[in-house]
Amino acid sequence: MRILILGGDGYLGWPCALHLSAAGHEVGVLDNLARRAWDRELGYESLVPIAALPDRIDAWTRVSGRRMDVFVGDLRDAGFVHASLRAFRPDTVVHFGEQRSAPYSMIDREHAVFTQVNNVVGTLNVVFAIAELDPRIHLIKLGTMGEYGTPNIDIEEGWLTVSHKGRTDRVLYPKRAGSMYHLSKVHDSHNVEFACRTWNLRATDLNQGVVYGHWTEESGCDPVLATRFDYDQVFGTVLNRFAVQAAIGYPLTVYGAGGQTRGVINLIDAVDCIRIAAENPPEAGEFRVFNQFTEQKSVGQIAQSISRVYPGRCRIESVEDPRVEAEHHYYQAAHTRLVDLGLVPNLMDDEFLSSLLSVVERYRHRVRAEVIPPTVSWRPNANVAAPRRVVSTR
Ligand code: NAD
Ligand code: USQ
Repeated sequence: MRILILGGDGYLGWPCALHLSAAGHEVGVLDNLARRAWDRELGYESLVPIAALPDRIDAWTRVSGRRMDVFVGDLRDAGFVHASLRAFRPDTVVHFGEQRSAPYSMIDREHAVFTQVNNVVGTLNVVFAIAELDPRIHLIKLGTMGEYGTPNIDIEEGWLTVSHKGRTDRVLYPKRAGSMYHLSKVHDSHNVEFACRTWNLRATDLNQGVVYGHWTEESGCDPVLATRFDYDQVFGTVLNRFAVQAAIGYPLTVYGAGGQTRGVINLIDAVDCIRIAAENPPEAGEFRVFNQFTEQKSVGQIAQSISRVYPGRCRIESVEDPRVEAEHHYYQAAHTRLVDLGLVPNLMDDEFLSSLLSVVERYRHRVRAEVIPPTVSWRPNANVAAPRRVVSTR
């Protein structure tokens, strides 16, 4: 297949491009390099050094003998999106190209507006380009488990059958997002579902849980192929942050009571889910939703696991939760459809945790403790200490 990866320079997009190329697909990578600009805006840096995009592409050709086409530009530019799809002629478009940090979207009004415009407008441009050029293209859109929030009933895979006053219908599962970022994903889902229903597009919405890990078979082939590893308060996800905190003797920052439960997935499985979705496309007109995670864990359980496996002393500290979220709640989410299609999960076991800690150990000298404590608050007017300017993103 010809597969175009939007956001192909990011944490997930880059190893996914490698994985699909290694599986024999013709891969193109599109990105505006905004994620690297957001690091500069906030003064952060990936724990593991990352090569420039052209160097990554050259290294992959050297290692695998396979080429990748590159498109550098902004998804908010409809002409660029249209021209890139016309030039590459994809069978499948995988859309990772969004601002994906909940804390970034909650810094202030400017960052919230930027996040929603970037994500919603970019996705609309992709949907229109597909509808105009070739509605047979399969759109694989990265959504998030956080669109559902933490309802007091079981979470289904995208759709819910509701009986009301004697009548029954199948409706999109109700959404209760937890940040301005997560809300942008809800808006995307509705826009893509509309495009399938109205223009006969085919799409897979992958409601992905929190991704952890760093290594994949392909990105581990050469240091130039490494993907990013975030541990700062804005872009770092919970397990990767805890691994870094343990390594430098910083008490693990469990927000509030630590009962927040999320679906989680290893990076290795996250990129393989994309291959599985691409190789098993939905029917024309179908808006298919998969919940893309392999295990449910509470933040407290994740901290306990790291503390148990870390060979030295490791303290867990409850810090005031900067977010507005339920700290104890019911959580039971379905996630069988990707397994039915062949996903074999790599779980968060002790062997994996030790390997993650050894990656962190290798780069421990690069850790900057001052980027760890959370200063971005969900509460209005509380972000006095938070970074305030949006730069190089428009
Ligand atoms: P990332 O920030 O590392 O990568 C996103 C990439 O998209 C970046 O390289 C960025 O430069 C690019 N991008 C952003 N806006 C763009 C635009 N307007 N035009 C062109 N390129 C643009 O994020 P990630 O962790 O790789 O996440 C990828 C996707 O997966 C996101 O949509 C995110 O919401 C979703 N997701 C991520 C996780 C996770 O834990 N990382 C979990 C669930 C869902
Ligand atoms: N948390 C802590 N301590 C920390 C960091 C986080 O207790 O140091 C808690 C948060 O309060 C939250 C949970 O851990 O309850 C997850 O936070 P996170 O920062 O790891 O992940 P989140 O903000 O939910 O966002 C990440 C990705 C996002 C993706 C989402 C999937 O950045 O792109 O959409 O995971 S999901 O959580 O299913 O919505």
